Amino acid sequence: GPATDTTAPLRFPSGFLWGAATSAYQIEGAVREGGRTPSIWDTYSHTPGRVAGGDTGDVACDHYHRYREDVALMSELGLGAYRFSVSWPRVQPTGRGPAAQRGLDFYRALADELLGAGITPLLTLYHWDLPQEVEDEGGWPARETAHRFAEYAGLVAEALGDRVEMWTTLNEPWCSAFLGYGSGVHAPGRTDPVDALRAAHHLNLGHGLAVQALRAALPDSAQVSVSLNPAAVRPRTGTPADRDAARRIDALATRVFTGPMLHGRYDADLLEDTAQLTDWAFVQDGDPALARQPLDGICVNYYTPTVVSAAPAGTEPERNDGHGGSAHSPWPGADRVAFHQPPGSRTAMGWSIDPGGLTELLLRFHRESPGTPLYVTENGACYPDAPDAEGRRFHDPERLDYLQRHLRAVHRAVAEGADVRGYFAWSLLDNFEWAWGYDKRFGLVHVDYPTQRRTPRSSAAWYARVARSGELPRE
Ligand code: PNW
Repeated sequence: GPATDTTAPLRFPSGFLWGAATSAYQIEGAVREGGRTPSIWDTYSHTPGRVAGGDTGDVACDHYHRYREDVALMSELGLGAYRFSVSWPRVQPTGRGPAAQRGLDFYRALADELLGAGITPLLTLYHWDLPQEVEDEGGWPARETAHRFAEYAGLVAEALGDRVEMWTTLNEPWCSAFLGYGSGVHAPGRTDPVDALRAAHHLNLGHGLAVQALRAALPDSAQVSVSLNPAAVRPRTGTPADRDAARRIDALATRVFTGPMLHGRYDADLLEDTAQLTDWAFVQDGDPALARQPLDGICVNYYTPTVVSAAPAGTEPERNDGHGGSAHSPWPGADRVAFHQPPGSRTAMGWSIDPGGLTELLLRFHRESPGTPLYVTENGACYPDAPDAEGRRFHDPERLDYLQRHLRAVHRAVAEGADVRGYFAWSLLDNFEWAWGYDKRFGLVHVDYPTQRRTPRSSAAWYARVARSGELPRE
């Protein structure tokens, strides 16, 4: 029978969403059009020394002007869903007060184009582009930002709730808090461990308040979720010391968000581990309970595992996260943890490849939040382009292999009971890869920046077949 047939293709559940993902600052360009004001990423990328090559998102993939062509491309690739984010400073330029109609018009037009092509939109409210004015008033370390975010969420919901059914509050709050305010390798580039923890808390609070604002503005049929980048943490050895290092990093990477958002609490070990830095007095009564709002989906972004060991006292904490280059740690209080690159192949980000981590994370959420549908909202790989023997320009067998192995890992989680409803490859297009600029290419589709010409790579053709058939060949 099919259960024992090892050559039959792997079938995914019916209705499974096959998609690709992008984010506003990484693809839109048009940073001064339609009344948009600068976000923290405009400021950061225009600060010399922050982004490789001095690259900025000023033009990026010019998606703001080419969205029709890009949706046509998605149709060609047989995508059933598309995950994009809304630029906050495009729709609410000062971060408070009424919406900018021209900004909303762009996303309404994009949603209409997607719906016309039969592609399900998945809208992310915050993929890191905080209005600079909100940062100037304190940014995420300030409590007020959580309220600003909820107000913005309500505005977007009022404007797009008739078109968009699937809503995500935050993308990877870990990066916003700990890379933005801890290590400083992301905007706004601040480096204070307590600010990073305050930011994490206000992101949790902002998520909870935004879910409430979305529920108030959206029809009952709307689905509301959050995208996290939980870490698949492995102790390097089974010693108690290494296992304790893994526990600490699990708390700082994952439970600092899933604690409040899924369970309405901060775990005691996290508070103890960081007690020398802060007494967490910025957490007010009722905040963790408020952060816990019923969700219709938990979205997982996954690229690489995190291998740790216990390190002697005085060891500088660090993370080989492919973003390198900061003297400041994104791990407040974890100064006795060392990070390791496991042996084996890596992508061009230096990220090791371990599909088992994805299975493990999906099964973890399946156990932790039984009954809540799961989505993989980012997974993908960065490789340089190399011509193949026949001289085709965009042949990318490594990326294809990465996607195939991770889709098998998703299928394994489904086979073990996880209710996984969709997979979004990162990314549809090559784009502005944050601190790495345009040097790092994650696209299924190659972008020639001088001409803005889009050319699907061979992985895109393969993924299109998988998306159309809903099954993964064994080959
Ligand atoms: C994610 N880390 O970024 C983002 O959601 C995307 O916008 C991005 O392009 C993609 O992954 C590839 O990098 C991350 O240092 C950036 O651990 C950094 C880390 C994780 C994710």
